[in-house]
Amino acid sequence: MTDQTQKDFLVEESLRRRSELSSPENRLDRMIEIRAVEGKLQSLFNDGFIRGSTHLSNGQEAISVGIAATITTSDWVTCTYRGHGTALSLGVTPTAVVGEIAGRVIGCVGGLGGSMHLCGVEVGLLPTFAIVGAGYPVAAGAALTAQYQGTSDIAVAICGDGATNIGAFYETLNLASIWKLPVIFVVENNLYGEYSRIQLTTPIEDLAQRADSFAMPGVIVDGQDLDAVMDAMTAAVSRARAGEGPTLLEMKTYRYSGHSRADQANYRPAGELDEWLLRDPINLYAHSLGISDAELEERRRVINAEVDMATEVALASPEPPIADLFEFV
Ligand SMILES: Cc1ncc(C[n+]2csc(CCOP(=O)(O)OP(=O)(O)O)c2C)c(N)n1
Ligand SMILES: [Mg+2]
Repeated sequence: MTDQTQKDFLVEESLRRRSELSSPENRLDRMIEIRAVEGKLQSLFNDGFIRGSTHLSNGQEAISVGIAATITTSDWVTCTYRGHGTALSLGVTPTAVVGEIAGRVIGCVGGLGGSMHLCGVEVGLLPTFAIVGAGYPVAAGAALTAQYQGTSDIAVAICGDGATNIGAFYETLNLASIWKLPVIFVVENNLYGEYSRIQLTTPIEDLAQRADSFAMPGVIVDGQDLDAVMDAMTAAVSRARAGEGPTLLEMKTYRYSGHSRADQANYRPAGELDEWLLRDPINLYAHSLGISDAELEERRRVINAEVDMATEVALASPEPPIADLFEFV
């Protein structure tokens, strides 16, 4: 297969993978896949296959899968540098994600973007943002386009708790409310912004409260519970499509890893991670589906093997030629 044929195939695969999310068991498998890819990326980083930085989203899988399962491929999504799980949830293949992060031609941006700039326009993923809060106005812009053109498309903007202290967050919520834009603002409140716990940077605990100033609903959601995420999203999606305007959803969650690459997260209080592990989104959802621990283990084994294969394909792809650096400037 040529590089181009291989890439066309991956785009078709993305659309097929997205449609799979209508089944609960496939949603469980997608969360397991995200966890497997993040584990693989950490070891590729340790082994020197990944340059720059990388930010893992393990622990936050229910949020991205819940969002992807409740919107369509013509809706638009912006998210942060912690967006591997969002890309995989929306359908981008493990090969295209790992390939991009390892800087290979087969990657979803041809290996030129890297970990913080994943993209999959065929499934609605606008390029992910390295600048804190920067995806918010862009998502509002996508929502304005839909409103102006009279389509029923909506946009979803995903940012972290820290980003709710950034000016772009306030300006976007204000305008979106005034213009009743079809946009959903999702805050992944994982309690940390880089190496600072939330109470050191933010004077309130429940960020959903911030919606009050903009006269839009602000909802606290259990971000570890896939069904709760889907319920909250479904209500916000209906509101947006009905022309009633934006909603702010605060997803309470936790990132299992440190902020990025080699961060061991030694600044976290003892026992905090263990407490969150008790409410692991994959385990919770598997149990809610009546799946036994043994079956869950088997699913993990199969999916880990698939991710190993996807990684082999990704790493067999060449790095882009140096001349490509100037091709898209
Ligand atoms: C405008 C801007 N300021 C600072 C940074 C450096 N920075 C990168 S990630 C981060 C923390 C953001 O935390 P949060 O919004 O909670 O997202 P999380 O990493 O927890 O997902 C900061 C300050 C940046 N990328 N952009
Ligand atoms: Mg955070």
